[in-house]
Amino acid sequence: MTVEVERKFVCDAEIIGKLQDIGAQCIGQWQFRDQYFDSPNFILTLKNFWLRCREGLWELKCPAVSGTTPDNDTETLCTRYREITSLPLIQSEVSRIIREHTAEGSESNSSQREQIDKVAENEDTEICSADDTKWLNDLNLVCFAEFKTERCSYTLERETGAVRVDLDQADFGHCVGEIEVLVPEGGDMNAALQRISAIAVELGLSCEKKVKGKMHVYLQRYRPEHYEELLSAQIL
Ligand code: V4E
Repeated sequence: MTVEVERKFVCDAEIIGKLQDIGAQCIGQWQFRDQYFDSPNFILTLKNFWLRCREGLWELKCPAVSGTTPDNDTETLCTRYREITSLPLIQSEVSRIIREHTAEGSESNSSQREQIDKVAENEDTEICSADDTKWLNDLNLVCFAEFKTERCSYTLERETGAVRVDLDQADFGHCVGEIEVLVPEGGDMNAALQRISAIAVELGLSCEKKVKGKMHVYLQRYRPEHYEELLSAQIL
């Protein structure tokens, strides 16, 4: 499993020229459609878990425990998420979160708990992989966001390792850049933060406050109730 460490930045008109000036290599340009899922009462996202299907591939982004309180701009501006991409592991983790939540509030009846347990134990894995909607229905998960992104990806080779930069344009009009390093779980997080910070300096990015990602703008615009709950819970 890997931890994605990422800093978002505002894309201005000069960004492609700046990337070329510092030796970035363009590694591709593609388009993909994302669908994000949660329960109707936002159990996953209120715990900062993000369940996504991108062109048929499932991913669960889980908050990575930082261990330290952010004490500088580099840490404050970066996010860290553990990424799970195996569908059976995703199903187990999501069922665990929902089971814990429903146990806390005693919100479910015994047949709902049975359905959740079945998904957790991957009893219907074959059916699940053939039919995405079965496990989503069993866990009462619905799609709350769907959009397409046009992405240009760049790589910057440095002595300390490669750093990736993505320039994204969402179909609802929001553009955002991301400087990203993948760290194997248990790997050197500080080194990753330093590498991101060094590229931000090379690109001349100011130490601005956190930049809004695609999801932030999407929810603000199209899902105001969900957005307000996430703001109140300080997830966004
Ligand atoms: C983690 C998260 C979300 C899931 C999507 O994350 P993001 O990396 O922004 O999207 P994308 O399309 O670049 O995915 P990739 O291709 O890198 O896998 S949606 C919201 N969050 C939480 C979050 C947050 N609280 N603050 C910031 C600055 N970003 C994300």
